Amino acid sequence: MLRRKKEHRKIFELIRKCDLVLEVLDGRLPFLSRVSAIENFAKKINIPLILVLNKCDLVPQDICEKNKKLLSHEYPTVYISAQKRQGTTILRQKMIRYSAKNKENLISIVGIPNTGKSSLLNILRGKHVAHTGQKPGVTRHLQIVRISNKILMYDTPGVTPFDHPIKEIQVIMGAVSIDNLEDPIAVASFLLDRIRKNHVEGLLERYSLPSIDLENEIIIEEIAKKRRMVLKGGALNINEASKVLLREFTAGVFPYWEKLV
Ligand SMILES: Nc1nc2c(ncn2[C@@H]2O[C@H](COP(=O)(O)OP(=O)(O)OP(=O)(O)O)[C@@H](O)[C@H]2O)c(=O)[nH]1
Ligand SMILES: [Mg+2]
Repeated sequence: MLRRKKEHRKIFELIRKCDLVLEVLDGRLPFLSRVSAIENFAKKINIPLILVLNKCDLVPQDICEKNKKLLSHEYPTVYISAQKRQGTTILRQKMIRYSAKNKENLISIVGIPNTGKSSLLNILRGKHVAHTGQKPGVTRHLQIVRISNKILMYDTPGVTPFDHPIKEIQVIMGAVSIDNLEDPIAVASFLLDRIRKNHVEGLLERYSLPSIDLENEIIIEEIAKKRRMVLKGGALNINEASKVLLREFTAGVFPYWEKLV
């Protein structure tokens, strides 16, 4: 709790210095990735905030449009794919519109781990200046990068607290390391249940699965077979196969999205 407060304080201090905040959300699960403490703080001190729905290469355009429309009632919102470099022109236009005129602007990129903050900084800068990766906490330190003669941008480490009470959600959002999971099969099973209720085609195609109407353990075994994950003695390594599924999900390897209620 104390650590969380300290982390919030760091982000708040940074926001206080800035002219504009970009809150990067995972476009597949935008509502799970919002951090109300940050949004409320920015609002309280009158710093404009833009919601950036990232990873939209994994989400159909009509869903992105709907989510954008819905979120726009609260904040200016854009959807992008940092990986495919899509949507960045509109984002740049919004950044100009919401930043202060006739002065150098400090803009901070914030958000829970793994949403693509550093990937976004890299495309705005036009070259690889920040490390990116599927593991949580890839960015360890605050990094400041000049984007143009008018804009300096902060990439924040994935310290933005992600307080979701369900541990499995923390894992699928990429906030917790998959390497050290005690029971990866249970978490993979949680993810499969969620995928089954939302969008299944991306998963079926990725692992050449015949159907989603299989038990979770059978699906994980299929993944192990496809990837030839076998233990000494010949049994399928379903622990490792579960981790592969979780890693590929958090890295955004196959299409997936959840509809908003
Ligand atoms: N499919 C897809 N994957 C993306 C996109 N942007 C980032 N990723 C992937 O998401 C993962 C996290 O990206 P990062 O840019 O490191 O995320 P971050 O928010 O800086 O993460 P931390 O520094 O750990 O907080 C990486 O595996 C990226 O390749 C995107 O637009 N589409
Ligand atoms: Mg980062």
